[in-house]
Amino acid sequence: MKIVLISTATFPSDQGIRTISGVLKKAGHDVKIIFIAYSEDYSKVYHLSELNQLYRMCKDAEFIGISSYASTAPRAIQVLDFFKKNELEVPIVWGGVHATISPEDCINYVDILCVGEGEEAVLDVVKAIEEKKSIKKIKNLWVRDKKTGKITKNPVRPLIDNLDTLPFADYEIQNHFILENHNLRRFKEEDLSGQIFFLTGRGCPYGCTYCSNNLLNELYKGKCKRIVRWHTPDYIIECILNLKRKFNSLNFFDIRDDTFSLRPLEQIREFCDKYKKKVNMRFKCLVDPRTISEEKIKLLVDAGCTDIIVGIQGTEKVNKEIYKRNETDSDVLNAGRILNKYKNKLAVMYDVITCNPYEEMQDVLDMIQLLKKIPKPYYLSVNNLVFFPGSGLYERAKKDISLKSQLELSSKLNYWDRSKHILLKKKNMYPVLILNLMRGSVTNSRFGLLPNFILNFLISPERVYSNVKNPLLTYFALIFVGGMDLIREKIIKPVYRSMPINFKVWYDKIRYRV
Ligand code: B12
Ligand code: SF4
Repeated sequence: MKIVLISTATFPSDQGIRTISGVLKKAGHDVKIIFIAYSEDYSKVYHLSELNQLYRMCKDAEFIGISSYASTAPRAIQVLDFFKKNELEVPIVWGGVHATISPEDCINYVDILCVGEGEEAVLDVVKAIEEKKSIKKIKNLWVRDKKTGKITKNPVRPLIDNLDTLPFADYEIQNHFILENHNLRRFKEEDLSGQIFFLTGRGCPYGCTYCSNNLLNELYKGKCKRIVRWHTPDYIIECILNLKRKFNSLNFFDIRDDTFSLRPLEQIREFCDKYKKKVNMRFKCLVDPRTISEEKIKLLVDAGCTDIIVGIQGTEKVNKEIYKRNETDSDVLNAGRILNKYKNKLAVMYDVITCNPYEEMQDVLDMIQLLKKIPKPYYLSVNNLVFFPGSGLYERAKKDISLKSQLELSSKLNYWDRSKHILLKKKNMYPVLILNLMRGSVTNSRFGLLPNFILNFLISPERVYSNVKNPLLTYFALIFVGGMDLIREKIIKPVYRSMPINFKVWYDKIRYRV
């Protein structure tokens, strides 16, 4: 069958759609993937000429799949509406994380929705279409009856327990296309920018209230042997070697497992041994302070891990009370102490979340104090809270009338929109602004752009008191920060994207080094 898969992700890695393509190809289908990657300014939607090109590429398909995140859902809806308006008579299924956590909303725009893991469901639906059978009872699907309009909501099937049964994500780029400068053109190796985002497992046992795993764990409660599943080291190494052979320009792997350090020590040891011997290429990963140990970090660094991202998110109190994240300040400091031993080989980035309307001013000030205690150097990434539909925090905020407009608007912003978030949420504006200004390289003498003596002055109780009482200075500073945010979005990012791959690879190496 001729199949077109469309990804709205802003970076054309998208392991989800590539794995869906992998299983369809393995079953003998002819699959094209179109990456309609677009601006990270999520208020932007496609031009008519772009939609027309997409339509032309899809009109001969016998089946279409589209995926989106919450942030790119308006773009997926735009495509679906355009196809409907132009009477494209091809069965279309909408899948991915947003379709999974907001099916009640998504089903208004499409006749078939895939909730949860899609590999087995998509095979069933394609088979049923080929055999002209009904798709109404296929697990994971929500299906609208075209005549009656009635929606059948099927339950999800159990999670795939042995991930190694899956084929590799599809990187046969000769059948892939990408949107660039208003044109859909053939995918090139350079579009990967010398890196691959890579998931070596699926699922997270925690359920932080701002995260989609919160809902995924609910969805699969009692419907799986285990939530957290890992590919074996052999599978991962084979997959990586495959990609390394295919793409000469590949410079590193970005292992994006929600918490790679959750893997037991023995598995990390096996992975690191094999990776070092067979792949021997730089890689990055994400860890969680609760599951770090001296041995794990030593093995990772020794195997070529050059960058680690650590999720702090909130102070102990905020993590416990607002994010339901069982992580203490001493877990964070302990992780910092271990990681700091490798400061000559390892770039460490700490992620925090701020601009949360449920936080009190003292919480933000406490976060600043916690950051001051973490061993330096490190790189600080400050992200502003986005309420993603389906997450526990979103549900809580939805009930809170005063948060309603912030809720709707914040899904259109990204984590980095500093002044937009602060002006929208209008809570703890002054300390949140200071925390945002601390972003970047942290050394013993400075936090981002702020030398220590200025930071200490700005957070002294008198300064905080007077700037909170009279917010004029905060507003002025926000105009300046807004200008910087605009320059980054409109100038720096497009310039960076147009740079040659060698520059991107070099810049990535030095970017987070302090
Ligand atoms: C790697 C990653 C990234 C990478 C790369 C993304 C990419 N384009 O490849 C980077 C760092 C660039 C990134 C960026 C962002 N990310 Co991100 N990212 C992830 C991460 C860790 C893994 C994604 C992945 O590959 N999953 C593995 C695949 C196999 O799972 P999957 O995509 O869900 O696909 C399965 C099903 O959903 C379904 N399916 C998927 N597509 C389709 C299509 C069809 C037709 C069908 C039938 C089924 C189907 O079947 C698949 C296989 O079972 C996830 C968390 C996670 N564990 O999933 C967050 C996650 C996707 N990211 C998230 C966010 C918020 C972002 C950002 C918006 C952050 C920001 N504000 O900038 C950006 C923007 C991304 C964008 N617009 O493209 C959220 C999305 C929440 C939401 N409700 O939308 C997630 C879920 C994290 C979280 N825990 O909340 N991200
Ligand atoms: S630990 Fe990370 S991936 Fe897991 S639920 Fe919390 S935020 Fe989500």
